[in-house]
Amino acid sequence: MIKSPICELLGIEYPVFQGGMAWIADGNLAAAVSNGGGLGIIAAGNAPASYVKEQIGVARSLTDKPFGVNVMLMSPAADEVAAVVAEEKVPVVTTGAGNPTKYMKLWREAGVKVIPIVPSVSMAKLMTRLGASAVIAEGCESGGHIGELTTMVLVPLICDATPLPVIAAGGIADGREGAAAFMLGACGIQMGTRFLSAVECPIHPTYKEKVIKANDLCTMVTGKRLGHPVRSLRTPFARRFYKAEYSDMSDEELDSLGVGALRLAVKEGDVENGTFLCGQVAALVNKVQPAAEIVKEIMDDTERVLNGASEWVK
Ligand code: TUI
Repeated sequence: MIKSPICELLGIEYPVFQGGMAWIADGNLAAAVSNGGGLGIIAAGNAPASYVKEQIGVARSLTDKPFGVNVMLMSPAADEVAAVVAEEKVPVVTTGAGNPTKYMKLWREAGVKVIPIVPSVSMAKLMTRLGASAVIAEGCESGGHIGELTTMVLVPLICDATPLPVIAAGGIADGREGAAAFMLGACGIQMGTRFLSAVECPIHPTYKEKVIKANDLCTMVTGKRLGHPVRSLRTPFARRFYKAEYSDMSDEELDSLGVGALRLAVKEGDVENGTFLCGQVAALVNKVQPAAEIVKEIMDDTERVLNGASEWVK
């Protein structure tokens, strides 16, 4: 049994977060993860506050365990979503794709535990000063919007930079990676890609199948030219976008090429026009199983690996 300070802090059984995947992580998936003993997280993505409020209601109707909301800070609706998180007194808020400074006071005063995703040491230090409860150190192996550093480098650097509990994310899908995260100093893990294969994950069947079948070189990073690099499956659309990035297409035109692409992947499974956000660990995700089983399996496997970790120590 792995118990760490994050379990006590949040009142969860296992130190496992489900990543707040935009367009994907709804109240039903979040509740399934929370009922399995982890921390389920509803993704706000670019959705309006009304959607987030509705999904909080869905999660509350399905679980009495703690859950979270992820606020995507590049969203035009971020201000209203931040307000809903405070009004609803959601137990935990995580943030991504930006600096949440302007919401920290509002959330803390509402009793919401704030756990920002940090891609750098400076952001971890700032969040520590502003009263975050923990931070998530997400390496660039992850799917979606990514920073510069790998999990292997970022996690120990963040652990050295803050006294707060650190959750490792990016490149974690099985017990070996789970154990490695704890060895790097993390006291919990967050997984997105592994939960793409959950029974309760509401993505198009084509998306799920592509994740299950993915091999080591199946993801690529696009969007660097626009300042927001994104890791996704290497689909015809991703290749087309990549080529356009290195053409003389204007930034505006390039930006518009990506509009609506997440929805097309998630809802339609459209490989010609959709962006299938996905981490490198898709290569290690090979089966569809209930979310609660994923939570328990990775923790059991992590424990087994950690127990055998001193095999070569003489
Ligand atoms: O946020 C994520 N992953 C995401 S968000 C998303 S939706 C989206 N769609 C299209 C384009 C962009 C986003 C899909 N995947 N992960 C957490 C994360 N946060 N990664 C990197 C960051 C980050 C980056 C900069 C956090 C803070 C930050 O601060 C910059 C600053 O303002 O100083």
